Amino acid sequence: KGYRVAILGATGLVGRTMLDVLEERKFPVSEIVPLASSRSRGKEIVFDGRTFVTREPSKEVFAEVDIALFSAGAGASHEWARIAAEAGAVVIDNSSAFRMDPDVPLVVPEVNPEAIFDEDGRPEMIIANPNCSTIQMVVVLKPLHDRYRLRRVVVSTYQSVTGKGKAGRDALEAELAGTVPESFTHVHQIAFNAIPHIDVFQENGYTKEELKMVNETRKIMGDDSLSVSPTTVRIPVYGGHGESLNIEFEEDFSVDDVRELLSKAPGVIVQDNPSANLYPMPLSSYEKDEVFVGRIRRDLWHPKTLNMWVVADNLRKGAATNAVQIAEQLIGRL
Ligand code: 11C
Repeated sequence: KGYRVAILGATGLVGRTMLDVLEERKFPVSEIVPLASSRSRGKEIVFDGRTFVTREPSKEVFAEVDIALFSAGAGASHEWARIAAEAGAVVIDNSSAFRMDPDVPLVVPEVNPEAIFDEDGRPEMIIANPNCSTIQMVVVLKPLHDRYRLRRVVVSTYQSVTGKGKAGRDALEAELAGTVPESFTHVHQIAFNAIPHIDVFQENGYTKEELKMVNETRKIMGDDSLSVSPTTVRIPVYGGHGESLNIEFEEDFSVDDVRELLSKAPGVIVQDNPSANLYPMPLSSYEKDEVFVGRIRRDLWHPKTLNMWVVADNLRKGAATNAVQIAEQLIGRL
């Protein structure tokens, strides 16, 4: 059986990547229904050698599709997700609109795939895709948590400009070309810089991006006692987000066992050979679907505490790939 798949935000960076990932992973698609804001309507999208024209979202359009992948921002998701779900489409929403809604599952298939279905085995009609910086962290934390029980994670991120979509990429390119970007999408100049400010500051001094890493991690891991202490930073790279993690466990571990455990964990690739200069980097993670981990070593001062470095392509595993993996779980169950 082929599925009719709508993509809201089909002309954005994540929307385009969703199409690439559906095609590469040979998702059983009978028809793509690209949907976009008024600016992009009528644009042609090529998928698997076939051309589809971008349409306007409507209740009628959603009634024609089985699965709707949303990546057009929280505003569009608030406007359309419930309408699409009521029309019969399972919505996989990449925005922050419903992530913390207690009635909406927040899913990373390597961690909590069971949350996609209700107790009668029917798919939830709206399923939220987490923030990119959360996804790559929980993919590596989950197997470690199961074995050694996490107590606290201190995370510092090094996030790609593509987290801001095309505007983020264009701003960097304009600055590197010595021209003035259309807007300071990154608040300050990003070329040759590092900006410890992603999304808006909250009253407690943390940014929304940082609090997403706290709250989404707890929800996905199903443990409200987890302590996550984040600092999120934008840097001028493509290809992925990097994260330095300092992880304290309840149980002791051996570094070799950690390496072995992670090398067998789903969706994880260990790249950890310092003597060969092998460790994960955004450039080598570009357009890959996995989460890469390296620099695995014991904390010098704290017992039962581990340091590691994690990289994933934020447009792939951090967004499009994770959404398509959720859709894959629906195959044969709609
Ligand atoms: C960034 N993590 O790098 C953001 C982008 O909640 O889905 C994704 C925002 C989100 O700027």
